Amino acid sequence: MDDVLERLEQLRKEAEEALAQASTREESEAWYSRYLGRKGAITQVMRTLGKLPPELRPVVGRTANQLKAQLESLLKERQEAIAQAEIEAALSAEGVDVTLPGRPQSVGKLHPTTAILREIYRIFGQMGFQVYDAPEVETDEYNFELLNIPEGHPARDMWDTFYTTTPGLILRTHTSPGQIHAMREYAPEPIRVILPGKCYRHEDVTARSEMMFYQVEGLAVGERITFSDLKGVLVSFAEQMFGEGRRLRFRKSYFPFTEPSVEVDVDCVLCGGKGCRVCKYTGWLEILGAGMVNPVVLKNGGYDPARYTGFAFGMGPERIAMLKYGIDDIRYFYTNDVRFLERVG
Ligand code: FA5
Repeated sequence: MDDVLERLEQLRKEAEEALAQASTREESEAWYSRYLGRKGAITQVMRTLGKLPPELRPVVGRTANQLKAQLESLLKERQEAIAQAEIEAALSAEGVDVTLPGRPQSVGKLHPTTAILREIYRIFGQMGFQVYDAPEVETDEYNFELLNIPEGHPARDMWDTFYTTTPGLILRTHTSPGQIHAMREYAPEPIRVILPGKCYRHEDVTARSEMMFYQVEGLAVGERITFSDLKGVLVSFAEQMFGEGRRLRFRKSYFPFTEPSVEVDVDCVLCGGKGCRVCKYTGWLEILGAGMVNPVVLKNGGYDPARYTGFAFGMGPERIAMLKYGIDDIRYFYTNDVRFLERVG
């Protein structure tokens, strides 16, 4: 009997040492078959139980079972430790290698209209103009009548608009109705504002004309404002927007809300004035309409036209962007093709 117990004691030592050496799941499984499996050393000993004298069997049997249970629990601990070590090894293998070069971030770009609007705010801001917000949905009265364009006036043909289902409410065709909002808010104080925003016109979409586009209106009202002031402001604007040396052309024009009225062209940046597809071979590109505020409009805004004068202009930021960035079709602006944004600006 001592022999068997000694053999078990020896197996315990050997098995404990061997288990401590097992460092992978496979090694721990091999260890299991070697000691506890069907052909394992401890199983073999237990099989000899039947050959022992009956009075010894319980002691040896109990010792063998205890050893088996103890080794099984040691194996469980060992396998847990191995699994933990494997997780840690995998994590540290996947860990951040701070010496690798970084992945470049793709940097977003401003939409060309936004970029031009911000440039316009900056330039006029320096000249003392503040931004004034006016509604996009307007009444017929503000969009037309108060601007000296009564019902049936032929000038209404220039601004075919979208009507809402509410009678008298329309999408504004230009930013000029904002002039009346600003004047009615500030009269009789002097005014220097720009009014940016979207405008809508029911017209054929072409390379130069959209149904929805932006305008930036400008308005200055005061006691001694002259056409020279308007000219000076616009020349300074064009120099800052397009660079010095650009030529400006003031063409006489007609708007019911200004008198006299002009349209202003810049020599075509794309062809240098020689003539190309974009400038329709004239060498000039129209960027805005302007003039001295019509006395009727001053009166509608709450200013005494005998005492106050003013100038106003309305420019198209998309047209300015087309000139500045050499874009030959306005339809690219709002078709949401990201390649346009990546290339322009
Ligand atoms: C007007 O809308 C006047 N309200 C401008 C004005 C304001 C005159 C104050 C006098 C005093 P016009 O329709 O020409 O004018 O438009 C002015 C500018 O808006 C144009 O020069 C152009 O740059 C831009 N624009 C007009 N229609 C379109 C369109 N369909 N697509 C893109 N830009 C346009």
